[in-house]
Amino acid sequence: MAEGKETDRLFLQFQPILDVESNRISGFEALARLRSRKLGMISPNEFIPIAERKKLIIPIGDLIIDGALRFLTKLRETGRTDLTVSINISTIQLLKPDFEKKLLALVRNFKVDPQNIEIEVTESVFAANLEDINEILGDLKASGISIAIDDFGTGYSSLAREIEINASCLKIDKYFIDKLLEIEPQNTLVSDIMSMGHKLGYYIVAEGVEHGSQLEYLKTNGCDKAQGYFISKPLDEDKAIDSLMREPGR
Ligand code: G
Ligand code: MN
Repeated sequence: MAEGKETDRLFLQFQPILDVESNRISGFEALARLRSRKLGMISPNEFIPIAERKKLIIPIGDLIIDGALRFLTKLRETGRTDLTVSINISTIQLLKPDFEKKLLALVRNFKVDPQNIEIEVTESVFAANLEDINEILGDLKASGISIAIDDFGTGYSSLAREIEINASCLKIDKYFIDKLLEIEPQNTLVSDIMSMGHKLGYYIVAEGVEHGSQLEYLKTNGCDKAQGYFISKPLDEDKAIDSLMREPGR
């Protein structure tokens, strides 16, 4: 997948997401990467905000969705129809009037199951009109697509707005997961965020899990899913598929 000048390449990597209870990969998050000939690898934290300002987020976002759905068809070709691919969607992209129609058309073209797709939105999305956002998210949900609130707990949104959102999943930001290593785990907010999320009917993904002790704590405290370097770094497409083959019991 290439975008812009020949020298700069946009591509996707896929980071496994572990189902904590079964200890198996239940899906992947698609993560955009930009390799620039001049500057080397540029992190999405840097290029996504620039793309948003320069009005490039729509074409870049389209390429990301395309790549993620393509990966989903590859997973299906390997016989795995149970895995989810999560796609980060910028607020600007989500609020485009044709977003939903375009996404659903792609889903039909690729013949993928909407149940295998999750859209991740960050808390910045809540700065927009809640009713508009909820209508879009509600329509996506009705089509079978799941919605995750990304980077939960670090944005500028009020809790009241967040709990009214039409989502199915909370992704707890690495900031909170790091705290499990810095202070006594029972003094962190991690288990409280998880029980709050569960009460609201969300399933919980912990992000940025880098140590076995964090995963142990998450498991003991009923976390649904975990993602982070301890489980796996983001992988190129073929390596991501290999990682499934190498799971115990396969
Ligand atoms: O905003 P979002 O949570 O989608 O960002 C995910 C980013 O975090 C990706 O760029 C990914 O490479 C990075 N990441 C994923 N797992 C870890 C981890 O365990 N530690 C660190 N430092 N970064 C991670
Ligand atoms: Mn994300």
